[in-house]
Amino acid sequence: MTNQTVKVLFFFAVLVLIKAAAFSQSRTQINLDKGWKFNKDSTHLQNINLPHTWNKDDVMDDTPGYYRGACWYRKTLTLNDSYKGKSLFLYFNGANQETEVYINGHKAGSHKGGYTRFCVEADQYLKIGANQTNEIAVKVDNSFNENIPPLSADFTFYGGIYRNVYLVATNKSHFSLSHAANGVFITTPEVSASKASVKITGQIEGSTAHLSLITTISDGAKTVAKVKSNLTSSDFTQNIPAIAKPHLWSPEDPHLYLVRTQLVDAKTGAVLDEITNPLGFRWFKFDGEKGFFLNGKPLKLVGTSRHQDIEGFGNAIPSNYNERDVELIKQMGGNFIRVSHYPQDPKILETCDKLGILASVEIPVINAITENEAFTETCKNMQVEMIRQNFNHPSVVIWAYMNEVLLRPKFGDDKARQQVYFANIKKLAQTLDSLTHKEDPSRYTMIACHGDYNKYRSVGLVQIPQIIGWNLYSGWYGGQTSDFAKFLDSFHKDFPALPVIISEFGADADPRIHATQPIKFDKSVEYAVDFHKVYLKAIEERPFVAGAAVWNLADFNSETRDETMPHINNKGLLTWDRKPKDTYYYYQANLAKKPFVKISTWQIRAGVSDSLNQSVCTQAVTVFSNTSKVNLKVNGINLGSKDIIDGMTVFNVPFKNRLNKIEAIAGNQTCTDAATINFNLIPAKLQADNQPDLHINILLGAKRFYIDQNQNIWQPDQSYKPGSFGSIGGVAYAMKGNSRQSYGTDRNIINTNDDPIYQTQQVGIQGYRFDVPAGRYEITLHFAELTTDKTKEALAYNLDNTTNKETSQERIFDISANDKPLLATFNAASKYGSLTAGTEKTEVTVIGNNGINISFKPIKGEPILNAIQLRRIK
Ligand code: GCB
Repeated sequence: MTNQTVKVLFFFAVLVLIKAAAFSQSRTQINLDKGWKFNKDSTHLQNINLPHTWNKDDVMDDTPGYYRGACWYRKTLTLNDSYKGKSLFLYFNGANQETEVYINGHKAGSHKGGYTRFCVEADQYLKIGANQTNEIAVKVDNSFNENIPPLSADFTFYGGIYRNVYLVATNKSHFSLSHAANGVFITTPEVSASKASVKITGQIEGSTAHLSLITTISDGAKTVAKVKSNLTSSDFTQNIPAIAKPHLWSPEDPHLYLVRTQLVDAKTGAVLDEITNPLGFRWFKFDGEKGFFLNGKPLKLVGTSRHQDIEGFGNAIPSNYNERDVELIKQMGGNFIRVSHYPQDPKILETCDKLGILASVEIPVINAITENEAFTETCKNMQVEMIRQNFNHPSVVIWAYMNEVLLRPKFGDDKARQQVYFANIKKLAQTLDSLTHKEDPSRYTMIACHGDYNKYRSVGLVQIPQIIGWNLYSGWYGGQTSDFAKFLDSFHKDFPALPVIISEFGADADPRIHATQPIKFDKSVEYAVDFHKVYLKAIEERPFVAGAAVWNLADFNSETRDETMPHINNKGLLTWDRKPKDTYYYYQANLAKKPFVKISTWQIRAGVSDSLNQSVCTQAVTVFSNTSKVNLKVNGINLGSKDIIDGMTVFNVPFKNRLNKIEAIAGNQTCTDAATINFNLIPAKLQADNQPDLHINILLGAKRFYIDQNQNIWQPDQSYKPGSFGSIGGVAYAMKGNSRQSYGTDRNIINTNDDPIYQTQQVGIQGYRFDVPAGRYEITLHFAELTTDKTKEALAYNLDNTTNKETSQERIFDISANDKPLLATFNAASKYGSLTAGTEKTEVTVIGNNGINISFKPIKGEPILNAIQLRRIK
């Protein structure tokens, strides 16, 4: 190193030190996530780090309910002398849902609401000094509280400090942390392709004497504007001279400027506080006829809603998972997110800004309200927190504040009282709507309503917000998918000037369930693809539909749900741990620009061989792509090319037993996908093909396929065909008094994680035959009594409002295998309990051509069988 270089390096080192010193004079933020002691009850102390929830596991067990109560978090904190004379705050990104913060035994602050950030002033309670220990204790309570929304909803109210916590230290004069916002609010009073003006407003805490404010707007390394003004009061406004030809922000080009606002000592120039914010130049409008416009051009908003929980974490997810979710929307080709039903981690909107995803954000006033001042105040405060905390994100275009408040209105048996309730809902909507406009006149307001449009109209809710959000599920909870377009057209005819967003639409897709003939409520991925096909087309064909958000980006926890995957809402395009389902690929094929091809995710299959060729079974395989043609090769054989229509095409693939290699080649040769499909081929004539490892897993009373937790594939039953296998007699179980009777039961089956094996059954079954070759076989019978007296209320999520009004059936029967008694006076309900899985195994030796013949003899009521497995042993 030359002397000169040493000098230069020294110079830079000094510069860095000066900078660091200047920075340390300004605000600091230290993460406090590590090293907390948690206790749910007084005896049990646990060492944990944040983010944390106490409901990660209990929401998944078979016992209904999860812990909703108060818990404590404690931590010690030592602050060295550099904190002397500072303003100190404990800053929470989120804790659900009521929080009290104690510092050294003093109550320092509290907060209501589980989804907005909050901040507690701490300097008067904290002791400074290297040998001083501060005790921080935080009580968090997720009990029901009638004064805090949501009162009920189709998601789990996980308790805990489930987002990050910080210690923020500032000088006594600093940008206000009121409502946990950053104290600087940016608007663009005028913005066009030729110029943009910027207005900065905000508030200072502490003395404002001899202080000035410097705002610098930079575009990458380039400073495009710099304004210095003297502070005259704690509220400030700075007008930045127009910026010529601003680089506009849009989904294709989400260009961000950076706005740095500094509070400076007018004499010394020392920076006392500093805030940076993103700035995106864009303008937008919603039009009742023509939909959404961004920067003067029409743009159909299509994307998803998003819940914040992820498998294995509950709602206490690592921060980068937030970014990943937004990236997944982007990768799918989406340009819209409904951040619902509540404000989420700061990373969500930061990532939306960066990736060009437009956003609607809302507070969780869901299903019902409480008609009192305290509830109204909590709602108002939440709305203000949401708006101020997220004000500067260019991605945000809508602030919403209600979801399906008329779903199951209170006071159903007292119409006069109900009218008062409706009037109070309307009043709350008006209050929140005008509050939103006062806080932020530049964004639109929205209420999300369910499909009962006369109700919303007569209560007067449709007329309040600037945008009406419709949560529509025709073809799922009720009606046909084709009713969706009819609804939109009739609504638009009545309210042509009112902008419309489809704030929700979706169908459950249990990633383990597949169907070759999908029907409503089978929960198959294939039914969901059919559903979305109809919806996306109707949305795209109607310019007046400004936007649409699929319900939901990913599966999420809703503890009260039963169904095929208890506690999970399966309407996600991704699984709970974020694996794409075919529905995701369907959207990607229709929305994404980058060439893409994907073979269906149904990659463990089974079927009975073709009648003409016993060595294969031909089944349809869907391929998704945004190119025009795709070519498919199966086990090295070219099946030719097919045109892609609406993002997909179907090939009839002749599957051989076990592994099948599939290759899809789309557009140019570089766009390819490959899959290995494991196929359990069942010979149509069982005796004609002596398979040593023959195994068949059959669901009775079902037309669906199911992949269990051990990756076994189950296939639908067939009526017995001589030479093959199948059931004799009986009918598929249909839940009485429930509009979902098309598919088994929707109740949680106890003692299994493979509920779909037990949720359908054949009632009145007489026999089951397998015409297998001679050998030794293991037969497993699966039972669950599906009728029960235990009625289940129509839950918050159940948009068709039905309850299960069944009465339990008593059934006793004998079962024999090849005339040998197997189970005598068998009663599944008394042996295992109702809605509980039970398994019976036996071994059968087949001699000659007699096959296996299981027979069911009723003693009382009708015999049942839910599922049966055959496995060759020898
Ligand atoms: C809705 C609700 C949403 C539910 C969804 C569903 O309308 O707004 O919270 O999760 O339906 O899946 O039933």
